[in-house]
Amino acid sequence: MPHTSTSIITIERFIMEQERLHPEATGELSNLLYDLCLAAKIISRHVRRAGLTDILGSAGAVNVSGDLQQKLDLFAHDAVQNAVQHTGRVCIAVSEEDEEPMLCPPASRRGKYVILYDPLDGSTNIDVNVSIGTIFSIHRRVTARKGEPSLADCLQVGRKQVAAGYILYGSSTMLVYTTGQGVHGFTLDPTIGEFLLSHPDIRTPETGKYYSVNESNWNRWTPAVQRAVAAFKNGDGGGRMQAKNARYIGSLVADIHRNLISGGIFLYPADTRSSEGKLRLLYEAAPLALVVEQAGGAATDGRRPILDLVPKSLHQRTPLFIGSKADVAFASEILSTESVPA
Ligand code: AHM
Ligand code: MG
Repeated sequence: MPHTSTSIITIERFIMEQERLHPEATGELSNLLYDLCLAAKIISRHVRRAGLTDILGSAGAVNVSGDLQQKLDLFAHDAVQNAVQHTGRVCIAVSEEDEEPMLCPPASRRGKYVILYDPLDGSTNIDVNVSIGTIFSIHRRVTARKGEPSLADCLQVGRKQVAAGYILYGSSTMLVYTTGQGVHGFTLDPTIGEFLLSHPDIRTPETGKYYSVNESNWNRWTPAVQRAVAAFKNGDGGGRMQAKNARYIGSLVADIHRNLISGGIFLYPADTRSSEGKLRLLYEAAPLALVVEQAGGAATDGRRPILDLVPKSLHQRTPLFIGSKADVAFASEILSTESVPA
């Protein structure tokens, strides 16, 4: 049936309807999600104008309105920070761009949530007009409300996230999130400046058609990782794994989003150059793991579920195997034959 105007569901209506399913909800999480929608729209507008920077003035220069031009990733960092820090829903925010967490002012109005985010992921794609994304992870504060929030609020196991999601600045801008009740995707209609429900209850295929990995790292991988990737590429010869097609953008959000919809596995294993892998546990792996698990997929570090890893430091890295369940299980099985590095 074609959509009529009354069947259009805005993100606001959707979040509100979800909130009604939880009579105990105070609305704070819903409002925090709206704050993130606002940041998403501001970043999206800026990203869409990025190609004009050379005409309108480059980073560090003063633009026509007299404002100082910022690099896009720093702009995105500030956009999220400004959207969440004054509304009284968050007590502490940590960005991949910052060494230390930022305590939200004023102390008297600090909220009960903690947000960790990667403001603009896909740094090598930012300046070349290729899809990039923002990733966010929301936890409940665990330290006492009376005192100062601390590192303990930020270093929580991924399983405890109350919400997580991403914003993809691709051929259209999409916001995809979960609060633990399925994964829902919204597409920004730029003509009305509103996110509209376009992908309700996303389910990822059990087995994927794509494998996504930076194969230039091949010589730096362990033999088990090489065997797994070879099986995704050529099939395993035993009929358990069919050869897959390759797709790799080098922007985590875009690679994960494509595989979430079409099915596939994304791998960023450890290698001899990065013994812990490249991606960050708190800002990248954990939020995307919650989204993918909620859509019926899986995410591991090769052995353990990403959502069970206990973070020890803010900028900790982890190997990542994420996507269609059968494909992630296949890779984990091969990796389990290898002894754990000391
Ligand atoms: P960034 O945080 O500097 O943007 O790096 C993360 C990005 C991911 O988006 C992507 O999956 C990965 O790095 C690509 O790395 P590589 O260029 O090594 O393939
Ligand atoms: Mg990143």
